[in-house]
Amino acid sequence: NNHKSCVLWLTGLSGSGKSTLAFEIEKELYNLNCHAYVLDGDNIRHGLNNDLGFSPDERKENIRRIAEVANLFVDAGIVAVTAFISPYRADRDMARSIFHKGDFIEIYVKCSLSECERRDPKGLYKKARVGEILEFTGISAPYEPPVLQEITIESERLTVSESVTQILDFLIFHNYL
Ligand code: GGZ
Repeated sequence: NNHKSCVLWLTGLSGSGKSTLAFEIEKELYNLNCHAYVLDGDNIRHGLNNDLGFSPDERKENIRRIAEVANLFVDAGIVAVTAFISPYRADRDMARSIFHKGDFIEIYVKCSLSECERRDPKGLYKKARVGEILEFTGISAPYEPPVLQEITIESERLTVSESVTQILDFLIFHNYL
């Protein structure tokens, strides 16, 4: 309730655990009486951005619109939690520049490609390997890991609950909560 709103910008490979983590963060913030909302593929790529594919330019426009929408949430006093691959460093920096200084918290959900591919919850890596999906991040399109992220979550090493704790501790330490 008495929080400083911000965007928690999760970035990482498909299958790294961004969405799972985003919804757990939302739940924990709710328990702290702090209003949060998750933006992810289900509510953005299937709606506002359903005209966009996965070329570099379309990903850039995807990220730009998401950042603008998340900024409106922050203006409204809501913590926005975004869960998109956002593979290009330049696009994440462009997103960051849309927010007031301090409102953008970049969280690298770090997980090796081999582990993401082993999990392959939707069978997309398999399809990408045989060329049924083109420009797939990690296989046939790049993922540029962050260099100046506020938080790194080692999602292969930590439980979801430990990951949420790491993020809440950051927010408390930096006076967001
Ligand atoms: C990457 C793709 C692709 C391609 C479809 N490359 O695991 P998922 O299914 O649920 O998450 C992926 C999601 C990525 O969309 P984003 O909006 O997060 O991407 S970006 O930030 O780069 O714009 C995956 C699915 O969409 N998907 N085709 N070619 N992921």
